[in-house]
Amino acid sequence: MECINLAGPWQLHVDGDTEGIRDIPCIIPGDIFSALLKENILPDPYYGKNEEVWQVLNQKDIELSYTFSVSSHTLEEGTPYLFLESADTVADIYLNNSYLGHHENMFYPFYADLNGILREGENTIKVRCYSAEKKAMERAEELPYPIPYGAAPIHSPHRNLVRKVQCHSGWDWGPCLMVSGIYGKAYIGFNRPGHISHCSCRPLRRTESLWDLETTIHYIIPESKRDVGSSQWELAVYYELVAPDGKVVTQEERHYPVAGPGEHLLTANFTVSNPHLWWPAGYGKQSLYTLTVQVSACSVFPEDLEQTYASSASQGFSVSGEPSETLTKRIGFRTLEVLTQEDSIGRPLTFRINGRDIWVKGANWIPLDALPSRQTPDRYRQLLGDMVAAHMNMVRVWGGGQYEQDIFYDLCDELGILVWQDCMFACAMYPATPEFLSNVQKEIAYQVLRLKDHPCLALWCGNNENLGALTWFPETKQNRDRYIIDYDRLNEGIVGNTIRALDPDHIFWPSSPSGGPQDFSDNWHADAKGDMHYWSVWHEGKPFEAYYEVVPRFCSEFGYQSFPSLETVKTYCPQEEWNLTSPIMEHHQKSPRGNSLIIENFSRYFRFPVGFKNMLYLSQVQQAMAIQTAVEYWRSQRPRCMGALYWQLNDCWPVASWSSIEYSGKWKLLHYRARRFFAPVALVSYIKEGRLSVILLNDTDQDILGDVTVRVLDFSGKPLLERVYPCEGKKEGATVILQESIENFTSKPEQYFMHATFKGSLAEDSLKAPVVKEALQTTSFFTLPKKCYLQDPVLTFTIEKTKTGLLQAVLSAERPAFFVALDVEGVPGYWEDNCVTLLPGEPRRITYLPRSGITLPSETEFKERCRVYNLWGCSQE
Ligand code: BMA
Repeated sequence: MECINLAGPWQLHVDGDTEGIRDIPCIIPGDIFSALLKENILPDPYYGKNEEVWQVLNQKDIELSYTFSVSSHTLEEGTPYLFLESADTVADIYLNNSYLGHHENMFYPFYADLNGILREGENTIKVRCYSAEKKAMERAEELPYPIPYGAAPIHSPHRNLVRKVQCHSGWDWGPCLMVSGIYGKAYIGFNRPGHISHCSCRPLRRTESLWDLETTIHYIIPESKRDVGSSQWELAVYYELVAPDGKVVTQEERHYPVAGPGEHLLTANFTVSNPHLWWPAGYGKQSLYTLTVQVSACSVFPEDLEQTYASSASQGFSVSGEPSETLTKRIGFRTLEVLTQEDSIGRPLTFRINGRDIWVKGANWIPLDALPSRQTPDRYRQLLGDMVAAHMNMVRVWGGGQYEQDIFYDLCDELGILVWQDCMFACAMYPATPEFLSNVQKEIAYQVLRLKDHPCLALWCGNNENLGALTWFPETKQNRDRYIIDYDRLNEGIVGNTIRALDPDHIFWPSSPSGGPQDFSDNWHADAKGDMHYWSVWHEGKPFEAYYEVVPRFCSEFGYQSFPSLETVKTYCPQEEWNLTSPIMEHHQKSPRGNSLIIENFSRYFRFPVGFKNMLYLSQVQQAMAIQTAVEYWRSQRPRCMGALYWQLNDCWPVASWSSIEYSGKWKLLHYRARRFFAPVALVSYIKEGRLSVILLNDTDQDILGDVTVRVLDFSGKPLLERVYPCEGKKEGATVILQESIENFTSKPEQYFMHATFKGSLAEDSLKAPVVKEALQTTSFFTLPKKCYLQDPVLTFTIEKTKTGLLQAVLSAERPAFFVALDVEGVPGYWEDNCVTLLPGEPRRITYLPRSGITLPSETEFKERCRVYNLWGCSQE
């Protein structure tokens, strides 16, 4: 079907300015800040402290307009309607000065019937966006009692009173940039007599080999069609299901009589035998089927109905001669169970897919850029690809951000990344007025129908930390009853009930963290039930060993900050401010105690780093160490613990944060370590209460046989002892190789370290999972690194070209070197491994994998752009 695409350069006017900020081109879909930046009206908000300058826009209303021309031929397409997928946020919308309506929720589309308003020739659409901050402040004035919210150092007040991305107002890793704009699809479509708003599709397993596919097309006929004849139509729907290998599974046409305006549900069931299954990454293939539905319609009068049926059956699909509307979606055949029945410990949270219990590995996702115009498909592809490269199988779409774009879920389907989907409420109380609730109800209904059929979708969650937030504010502490009633009205009454009604195939988890349904405790420190946010390391300043004090059933948040690399720091900070406590470095640290906590741990674990660059490096080492400590320990506690999602995957601007990937896309050392500690088969070691444990983790469904060689060496590289442990690494299990007092290895812990390797026959085909050889080795110090007498490793490295034309670093050391980190500037890409232990006589070849489209420089130039760090070196003058 033809539609008029409204994407393109619109005109932007900012209120209150007669000169400067009028008639600025603004690309839609996109945001107005990006438009102003492009015209150099204000300086780069990500540089220095420029974020402050942009706050002048918070109180401004703006207008976006677009003039386009319509031919008489286009007008014959049908009855026009307007669709704006996401208008941010409080807006009045007009076409040709006719008022179309008010909208104030960027999480569901604006729809308007344009019958009699769209005309031949020139048309102008206008979207007046009122300052979300002003609206929120007005509403706060009208509240009978305050509704508190968590706030960042620079923030826009009362964010919780408007349905807008909550972190636009600033967060403890994000700038306050109160953008507005129009995102996603923007078009004028045509009703003939209606249009498809959703097509829902449930693959349901009936027997071992037979599946039912239940499809429901939501077909909307507008009120303006009421006068057409007797308002009786016949719809012909053509269904086609195609397997991943291109084979047609089903091809069928069905007919539906529909009467009158409104939403009509057109249902059809199909049987599919032995479909290829969809699996999460690391467990099997991501088989996707393509379902196409094509709807065409004709207007008929009751007396003609039989006649039309007869002719449609004989003539097949194009009976009416009317143009059709086609919708295509990809679906996956998989069973999903989330096990939450109480057990002897408390309440598990285990994801079972196609009958297999998945050890969930992943990270929390925030919007990938504070400026929506920069949230491009390529960047989604890169970041989600980087998750899979680190063997992650779940992403949590965090509730302070946004229901993501379609491409995000499409990629998760393709890559096998399960999605934990929060609803967009975070770290605050929310209103429970009838207006607010009805606004949210539309949002949830729309998002559920949009997302529920993605095979990647694993769970709906009510919000982020709103239960916990009940303990944060004086108001909520004094009057918990009042706020918990409001909480329940919104969360269970609207969000939960809407999800349960529209999506019986996924559970609704009340909040993250949560002990489970009907549990209103905050689950901050309790590890027996549901999902936990464990923040005692970091927010409470506890040492990394505190991770050993809890065994969460599922840890959906825990994190430790680091600074970005020097390359990224350069994008926001001039050299004269290269100091952790300079005004700009502090501006790009939004967690109030952030720098102090990082520095405290420099002195807790390490010899103090010398100079700015080494501080950046060491902050990444300690972040990697923190998260590795937690994940390796919790993986070893399977099946009590069945998942870990660290906080956070990405950054939305260049900043010090908990992310494992910098804003620029560069991997921090944590991401390299994640690639190992999340590997399906991994050898790990840790020291807990004076005992050394070496454990073989195996998430595959095959037992693995081999030997673990444990060596104890001194810091010159001289071996003290070597033991070989034959082992059988149990499938879907954690096998203890050794668990012994460190005194059995050395009485001088500061003089020695342990290095262990696993050797065995591992075949990717039979494991159905990638084998990561770097994950089959592990190093542990016997005491705090700062106490160890490390020696100058005398590191050397060269750059060589590989047979395939890539570049490779060849690293060697005369004495053991730890946390050896390669860094290259100006060549986007990542190393196949990094943050490694180097032993004398065992050089490492590490290939650099450039991002697609990047041309590699010569070996010499590449080497000049490289820096190599190591733990000993970073504390040397
Ligand atoms: C969590 C998140 C975020 C926050 C992070 C770091 O609990 O839900 O709100 O950014 O902590 O403080």
